[in-house]
Amino acid sequence: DGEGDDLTGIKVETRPKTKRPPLYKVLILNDDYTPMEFVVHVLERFFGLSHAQAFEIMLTVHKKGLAVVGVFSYEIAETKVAQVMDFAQRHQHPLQCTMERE
Ligand code: NFA
Repeated sequence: DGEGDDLTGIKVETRPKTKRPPLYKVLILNDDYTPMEFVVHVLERFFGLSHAQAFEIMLTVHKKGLAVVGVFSYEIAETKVAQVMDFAQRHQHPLQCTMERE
């Protein structure tokens, strides 16, 4: 599977190239000032998490320093990061949200 030889002995690609687009992890970072309830609200609002899931992830960030909150295409991840950063800034909290290629 993937390649063969033609009459000339030249390799011919036969494998259909179904390269999936890369995925990006969206991360929330801990800080000393953003209220826990605000982080829970952000996770519910922008990542569609239940209150219980949001609380659990918030606690993971608080204890471990960061956590992955979701995995998305580049464009969706970029939008989530921008939404969280804008919302945090508007509420004057130093909460940081970033993305990295999986
Ligand atoms: N560490 C923050 C506090 O004790 C809570 C927090 C959790 C902040 C997750 C950012 C991310 N108020």
